[in-house]
Formats: sequence, C-alpha cells, structure tokens
Amino acid sequence: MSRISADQKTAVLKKMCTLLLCSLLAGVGVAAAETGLVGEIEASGYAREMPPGAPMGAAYLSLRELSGRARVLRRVELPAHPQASVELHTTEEVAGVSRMRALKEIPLPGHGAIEMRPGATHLMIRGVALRAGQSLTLRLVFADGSAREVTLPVHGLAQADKSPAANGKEEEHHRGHHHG
Ligand SMILES: [Cu+2]
Repeated sequence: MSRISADQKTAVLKKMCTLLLCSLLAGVGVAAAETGLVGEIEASGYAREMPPGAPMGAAYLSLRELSGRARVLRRVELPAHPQASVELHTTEEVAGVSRMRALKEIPLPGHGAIEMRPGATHLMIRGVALRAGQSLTLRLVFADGSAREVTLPVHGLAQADKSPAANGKEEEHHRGHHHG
C-alpha cells in the first residue's frame, strides 16, 4: 500500500512538474513575443474615439528606430479584435482637395522615425468601436517578419492633440467618401 501511494505521489509530482515547466515555458514564449523589438523600436501614439455610428476610426503612431537597422512596416493587426482590419493610409492634397491613399508599406530607416498625425500618414481601423478611455493594442509586423506590440490610449474627440487645425479631418473624410 505504502509503495503504491509513494508511486502515486511521484507520478503526481512528475505531472505537476511537467505542468509547471510547460506553463513556465509558455510564459517565457509569450513574454518574448510581446517584447519583440523592445529596445530596438520605440513606439507610442494614440487612437481617436469614433463618433457613434462611424464605420472607421484613426490611430496615429510614432515609431523611432534605435538599433540602426532599417525596417519596413508591412501591416498592423489588432490581436484582441481578429475581426477588425487596419490599413496604412496617407492623406494628400491634390489640387486643393485632400484625398486618402492606402499604402502597401511604410519604410522605417535605421535611426529614423515614422510620425503619423491627423492630415498625414495614419492608421485606419475598421470593425472595432473605439471609445475614449479604452486602450488599443496594436501588433506592428515588419517586412522581415519581426513584430512589436504597442498599446495606445484612445483619446476623446474633444481632447486636444498636437495639431488642433487638423483635428477631426480623418473622421470627416472617412464619413464623406469611399476609398480603398
Ligand atoms: Cu484613412
């Protein structure tokens, strides 16, 4: 009897160790994925609250490359909202009319920066309602397969940003026109 229970104890202990090891390894894996490129690329920015009923929203990223290695931003994903989509966009003025244009990629030079802002380069987000006070986690995927996650605050529509003149430009534009 005592031998069986000792064996059982060992078996249970082994199982627990395996489980513990697995969860430790899994934890390490997740942490590594989440912190990919931290220290190489500094990322910040904000998303804009969407007016009720608006089909799309905008977010603005500031990326700074610190390692000296050039990269190309290829796509942006929303890990918490797999149904949503994010497009890389720029706003251009053509003959006095501002138009939006989808970008396939955005180069990030070594030691260089990408500065998105209203009325210029921005991210356009469909399929998720952005409300002030929430946060939005973006996964930035680069052409070399590397990725970096960044969590942005969602700013209210009334909240002032760095370029008040351009405030709401993207929202207006997105509501008034179809573009792809
Ligand atoms: Cu846009």
